[in-house]
Amino acid sequence: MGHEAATGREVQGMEHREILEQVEAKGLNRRDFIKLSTMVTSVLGLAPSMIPKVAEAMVAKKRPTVIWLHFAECTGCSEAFIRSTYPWIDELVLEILNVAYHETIMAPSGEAAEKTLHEAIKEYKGRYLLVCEGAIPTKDGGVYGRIGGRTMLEIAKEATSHALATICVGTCACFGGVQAAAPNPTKAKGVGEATGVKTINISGCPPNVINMVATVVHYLLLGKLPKLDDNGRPLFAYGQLIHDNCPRRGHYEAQEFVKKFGDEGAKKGWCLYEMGCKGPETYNNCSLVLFNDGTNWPIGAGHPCIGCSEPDFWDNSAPFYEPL
Ligand code: FSX
Ligand code: SF4
Ligand code: F3S
Repeated sequence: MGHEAATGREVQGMEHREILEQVEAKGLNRRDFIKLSTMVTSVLGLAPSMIPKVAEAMVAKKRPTVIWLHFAECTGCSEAFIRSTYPWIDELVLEILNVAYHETIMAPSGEAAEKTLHEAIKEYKGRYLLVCEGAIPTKDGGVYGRIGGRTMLEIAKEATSHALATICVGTCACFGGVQAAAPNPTKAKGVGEATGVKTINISGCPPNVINMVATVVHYLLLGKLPKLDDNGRPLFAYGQLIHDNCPRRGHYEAQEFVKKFGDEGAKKGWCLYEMGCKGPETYNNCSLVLFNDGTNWPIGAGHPCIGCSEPDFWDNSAPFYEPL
């Protein structure tokens, strides 16, 4: 794992006592904070000497206000966000971002929630980062997706038009996801396509939360959003094929393939190409960053990549267990 190459030494030795004191004053765990800073630096492809700057950006007084909206989706992306232990959700929410509205984690519901959203958009007009989760049904004026009497299409158009930038979290918000799979009865689309607004797409079903954190840190650190690929995805995370960073690649070259789940090849960790792996056509950093705080990733667990970060993967990757 790339982020293991760097240690927290860089943070400890320098004038970072101040940063770390700030961290502790905020009630955060010093060791975990160093680990997170190191990981984010590595994910962004920055030199280890930048760890202190990343750390500084994360404790900056000026935190971006975030309005987080849910459209047509399974909330798996929020689940991934909430389950992240680095940083723990409360730290992420309260210390790095200033989340003004997020239906899953906020206390108000119903009319009170609607009021909160309305007020947040008004108060932070032009200054908030809009995070969208889920696709937008567009058929018949968007009537197949409604929240509080308004269509998701209407809500998305309003919220994106006043946002500083729109970040789509998850393949549904980025490209339509499962809602847009054929025959796509509601003509669901990604938020960018549905609203005509250029979005930053953190794709994956679900995406890795560290890529979201790194995108925000990039903004805090450099005052701009990261460079994107043709699908609006940050290049630091989606610039390389799964296949090119796969620990099973040697077996692919040696033509050592798993033929059946549980066979000898599977036990030996051979290549999953013949089991339908879409790694050769999928851009993501899963093998480098891993999920659940570096525990594992799909191929590491013996399952082929299904191409979950690619547009239209439900249609294009199917059948999932047949070779490309
Ligand atoms: Fe989609 Fe996210 Fe897949 Fe689910 O919100 S990307 S179905 S993990 O939850 O939108
Ligand atoms: Fe490529 Fe998939 Fe084989 Fe890894 S398991 S080498 S990504 S085909
Ligand atoms: Fe998705 Fe493939 Fe990574 S299925 S989580 S892009 S390994």
